[in-house]
Formats: sequence, C-alpha cells, structure tokens
Amino acid sequence: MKNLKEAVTNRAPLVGCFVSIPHPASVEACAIDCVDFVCFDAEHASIGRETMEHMLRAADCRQLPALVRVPDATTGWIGWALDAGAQGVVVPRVETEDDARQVVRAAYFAPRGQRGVGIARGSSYGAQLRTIAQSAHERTCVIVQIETFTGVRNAACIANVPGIDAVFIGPFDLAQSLLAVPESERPSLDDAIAAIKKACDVAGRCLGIFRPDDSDRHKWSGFPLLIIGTDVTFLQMGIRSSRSSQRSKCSSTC
Ligand code: 3PY
Ligand code: MG
Repeated sequence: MKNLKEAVTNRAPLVGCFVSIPHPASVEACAIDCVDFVCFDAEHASIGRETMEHMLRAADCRQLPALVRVPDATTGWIGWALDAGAQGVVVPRVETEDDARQVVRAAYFAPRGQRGVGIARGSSYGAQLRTIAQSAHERTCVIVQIETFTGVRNAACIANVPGIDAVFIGPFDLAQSLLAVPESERPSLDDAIAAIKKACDVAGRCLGIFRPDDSDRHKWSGFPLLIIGTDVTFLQMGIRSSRSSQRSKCSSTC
C-alpha cells in the first residue's frame, strides 16, 4: 500500500494489529500478508521514543505502514511519532470537538496546524525537510479514538472536524466509561457504538474499531478500519491453542 491515509479516507477495508512488544523483531514478525498495517501502542505498552524509531525502521524495511497510538493529544508524542517517520497517529480519549481540533493542530504543519518543523528521521534528517513540510498533509493519517460517553455524545462534532481521517472506537474503555453514567441514562455498549457509527456515516468519515481477535469479524463489515489483536495476545493465543491440541492428542493416545 503506497499511502495509508488515502486508503483510510477512501474507506478501503483495512485490517491491522497492535504491536505492544517494544522491539523491532515483533514488527518484522507481524509483517505477513494478512496484516495491512501495524499500530505501535505507546499508550499502554512500554514503547519509548527511541524504541519506537527502531520499530519504524523495521516497518519500513518490510514496507509495512505503521501508525503510533500516542499516550494523549499533547504535542510531544504526536510530533515525535510523525518526526520519527510514522504514517500517522491514533489519539486516545478524544471527547470533544476542541480535543479533535487540538489533535489536528499537533499533527499538521501550518497552515492547517502548528506541528514543529525539524530535522529528524521522517525528513531524512533534513535532506527532505522542505518537501516533507509541503506535502506531509497528503500522507499524515490522523485517527482519533472515541471511547468515552462524552465522546459518544460529541461524536458528530468530532467526526466533522477537518483533518480527522478516521474515528476509531475503543470498546474496552467505552464499556468502562458507560459504568459511570447513571443507569437511567446509560446506553448499552451496542447503542453507543451505533451512535458513533451513525455520526461517522453522516459525516462521511472512516470508522474503525478494535477487536481482541477474529472471532466476530463478520459483525464489523460497516467498519472499514479494523485493528484486530495485539502481538502479545496472539502469542498467548498461540501457546494456548498449541497446549490444548497437545492435551487432546495426549488424552486420545495416552
Ligand atoms: C479500547 O478498547 O479501549 C481500546 O483503546 C482498544 O485498543
Ligand atoms: Mg482505549
């Protein structure tokens, strides 16, 4: 895939996975033909700035588009990820139109935003600084997560912010957030997801969701952008499934 942003904005079906293991080897291992892109999880995993850069090198070697889920919407991590050469960012817990506008400001160079221009890996250490500063808006994929009840209520405003390429639902956080809503006003998780979908459909915005595994993939056909699983959970699933097939072999032969 040449341009992940183009695929996302065209709402082409894409399936990626999170990478939580802070090592380039895990990125290389994820570079198989059923993975369209990877997303390094710098929100929950212990991926530091330097390691992220080495992981981006590994992704580039395999021509695997890489996003970084940053810890929050502040300018630091968004700029670091993009300067290091990530094709885009996924920003958690975006709850309001203002939050979404803050993400846009941090992710794009002027005139659309206020991203700092500097010498870093993403600009071939300055050799392509001018070209990058002029054209980054064509390649920088900006994805915001809606994963709180406040975010659901503001989904239409968030989805309409220019510069946002996709809205990505975090169902774990969303389910947790709904517990803080008084029962009489609390939507079900399914209803909250449907409200976000409706807002994105009306705005013509790409929509995505996280699923821990492939088991209910058929349910999400209206969600072009899927992140299914993480390297660590696939590791556990592989061990579990190998152990259980071993056990059943043993019980039939022992
Ligand atoms: C969530 O489910 O909260 C997520 O952010 C998925 O990674
Ligand atoms: Mg989350």
